[in-house]
Amino acid sequence: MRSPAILDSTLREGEQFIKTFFTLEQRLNIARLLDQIGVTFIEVPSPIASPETREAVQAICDLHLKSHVVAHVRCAEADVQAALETDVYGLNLFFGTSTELRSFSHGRGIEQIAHEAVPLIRRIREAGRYVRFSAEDAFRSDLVDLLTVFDAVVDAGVERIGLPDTVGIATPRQVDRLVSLIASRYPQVGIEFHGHNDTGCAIANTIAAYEAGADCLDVTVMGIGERNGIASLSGIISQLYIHHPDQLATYDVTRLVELDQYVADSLNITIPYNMPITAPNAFTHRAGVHTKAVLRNPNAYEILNPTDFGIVRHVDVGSRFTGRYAVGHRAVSLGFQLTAEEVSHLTQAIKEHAEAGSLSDDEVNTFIRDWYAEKGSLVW
Ligand code: HCA
Ligand code: CU
Repeated sequence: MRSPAILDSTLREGEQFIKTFFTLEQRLNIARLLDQIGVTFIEVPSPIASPETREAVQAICDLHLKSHVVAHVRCAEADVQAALETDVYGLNLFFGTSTELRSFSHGRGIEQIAHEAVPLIRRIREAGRYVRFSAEDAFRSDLVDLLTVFDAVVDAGVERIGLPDTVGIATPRQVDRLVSLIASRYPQVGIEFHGHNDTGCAIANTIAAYEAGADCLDVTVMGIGERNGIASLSGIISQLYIHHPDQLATYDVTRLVELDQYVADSLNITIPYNMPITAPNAFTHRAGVHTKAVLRNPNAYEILNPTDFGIVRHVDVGSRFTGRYAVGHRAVSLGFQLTAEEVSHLTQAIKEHAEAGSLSDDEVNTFIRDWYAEKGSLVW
C-alpha cells in the first residue's frame, strides 16, 4: 500500500465554507500549524482570485514550509499563468466532467476538456512544477468520459489524477470500485481523492479510496468546506492511527487540538461535538458500565489513546447513570477513604441528586465533600 499524502485544503475548500473569512495572519498561522503537524500538501486558492489572494499565496510560499503549497486552479490560460508567477510548488487543475457540470457550469464537451487541459499541463511541467488534474464530479461522470480525459492528461504528463466526489453522492463501495479501476489503468500516476460529506460518508469514502489505491487524501480542519464540507483532518488521522499506524510516523498529532481550536476560534464556532479526536468530549466516559471498565483498562472502550494526542481522558461522575466504581475512584482522588458500603450509599445519593439534572465535576466534588462531612450523622 502506498504511503498516503495528506492534502489539507482548509485554506482553499475551507475558505468556501459559509462561515470562513481568514485574515492574512490567520492564513499564515494555519499554514504553520499544518506544516508542524506534517501534512504533505497545503492547498491554497487560485492566485487569480484577487490581488489579496495572490499576496497571501505568495506569503505562504515565503514561509518555506516542509509542506508543499499547491494552488487550486481552473484550466484556463490566465489562471495557470497567475499561479506560475508565484512560488507555489504545484498546480491542482480541475475541470467538471459530469453531464450536470458540463451542462450547467462550463458548457464544454469531453473532447474539448481534454483539448484545453493538455497544453496547460505541458506548460506547467515545462515550468518544472508539480501538476495534478481532477475530474470534478467524477462520481456522476460517465466512465468512458472519465477515461477519455484521463488518458489525455496522463499522456500529457500529470503526476496525479483526482477523483473528487463533489456532491457527496458516493458510497464506500463505489469509491472502492472506481479508485481500483483507475489505479490499475494508470499505475504510472498517483490518485487523489476528495470526498464531500453531504450524506455523512466523507471519512469512510476517503479511507475506502486509500485502501483501494489512492495515495493522496484531501481533508480540511474540522471538515469545513462548501455546504457541510469534506473529510476532516482529525477523522482521517484517527482512521490511519488505528488501521495504518506506520503511515503516521512523520506526523505530530499532538497539535491537532490546537489547530482545530485555532480554526474554530477564527470562525467563531466551537469544535463540533462529534469531531474525531478533538471534540471536547471525545474522551469522556459516562455510564457506570463504561466507567468501571475504563478505569480498570481504557482499552475497554477506547481505540484511540488520548495521551498520544496530548489529551486527558475524563470520567464523568455526575449523572443518573453513574456507577460505584467511578464514584469510589473520584472519592479516592479527593482524598477520602470509604468502605464499599459507603461508596454504595454515596453513589445512590449522587444518582438521586442527578435526577434533577447532571452535575458538573465541581458540583460532584462539592457534593462528595459535603456528604463526607455529614456522614457521621447519617443513619443507614
Ligand atoms: C470546487 C470543487 C472541488 C474540487 C476538488 C478537486 C470538488 O470547489 O471547486 O479539485 O479535486 O469538490 O470537486 O472542491
Ligand atoms: Cu470540494
